[in-house]
Amino acid sequence: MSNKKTLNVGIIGYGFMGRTHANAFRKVTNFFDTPFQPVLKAACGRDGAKLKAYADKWGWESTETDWKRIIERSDIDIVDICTPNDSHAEIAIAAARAGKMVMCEKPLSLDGKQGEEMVREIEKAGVANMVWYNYRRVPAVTLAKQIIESGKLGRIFHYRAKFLQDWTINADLPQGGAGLWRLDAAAAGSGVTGDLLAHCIDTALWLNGSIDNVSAMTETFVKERKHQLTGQVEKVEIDDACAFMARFGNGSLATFESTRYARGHKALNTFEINGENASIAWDLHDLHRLQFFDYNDEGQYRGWRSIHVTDPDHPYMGNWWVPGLAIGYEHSFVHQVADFLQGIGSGKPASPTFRDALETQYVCDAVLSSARSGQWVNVPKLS
Ligand code: SOE
Repeated sequence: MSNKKTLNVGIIGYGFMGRTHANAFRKVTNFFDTPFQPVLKAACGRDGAKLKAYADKWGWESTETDWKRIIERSDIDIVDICTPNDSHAEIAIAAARAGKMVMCEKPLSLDGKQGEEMVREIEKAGVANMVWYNYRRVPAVTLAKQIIESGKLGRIFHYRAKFLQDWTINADLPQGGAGLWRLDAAAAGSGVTGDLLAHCIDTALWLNGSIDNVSAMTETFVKERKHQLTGQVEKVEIDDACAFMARFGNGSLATFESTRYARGHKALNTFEINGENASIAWDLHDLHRLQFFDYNDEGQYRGWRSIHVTDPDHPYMGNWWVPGLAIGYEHSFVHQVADFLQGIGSGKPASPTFRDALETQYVCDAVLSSARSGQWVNVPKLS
């Protein structure tokens, strides 16, 4: 048994993300030397039977069916929000006011205005905070960040990203309620822009700096779907597909695309960045490989190389197995918890904080606004 100082976690929501987070809290200290030991103290959800099954499976010590109880409990240090997007703000603000640290699923909020209020409250409370944009912590993506920061790419000309899926093509798929709230604009805020492009935007802002302005188009291919909660056929208000152009502050040009109607693609999250001296490309379907082209290589040997990011000197990998052995999607969440705990210990908060995630929200807002107006839209600067 470790004699580290413990931090008790209260998780709200037990779906897909509830599982990725529980797995991360359980495993983190087996692999990372963190200053704190997270304890799976309480899990919260509205359906008592499902909640109990989840809590038993993952080892949560207790359960609550009202999220306000998690906030009230004096034995909870970290509130972890895994609920649909429309409840992030209320829960995060209540948790911050109660002095809890807050970890919040992405996207931060329904829109920038709500995100601003969350940032205000969390910073006023002075509590540790983080948003779960997990793909930054895939080792190959973190390596890309290190290569870019080393200056090897030189001046950046282009950035392109996409996130393609195909799970909503069936017009009989209902919207709203458990599992399908991502199709309901009231619960999700937007469609692929807030759900999938937000990941691409977070990664892009981290790798390539701020975005000045955007020009976007969106489409809703299936206009009406039955709503699971009302039983009525209702208008679909989310964007099923979105493509946008952007100009970064560093002068580079970008294209971003996302859809849930790309037959054959399940989670094709990619980016490519082209600099004057070198280029980098990455693809979630082959997440351990980083493609790298360096113009400074000797002419004869110049070409794209495929780096298998599993060596101990690659980001995070020294904490896992032996060179050549892979890790996967779930490990990006373990890395996120490890960095969050290190950040609390060192007083140097791990990113993305709520404030960092607000910048992504501003870009999403600008994208949706441009799609409505057909005009280029400036992205507000973080104050
Ligand atoms: C949607 O299908 C989804 O589960 C997103 O909500 C996640 O954020 C993304 O990582 C995978 O796809």
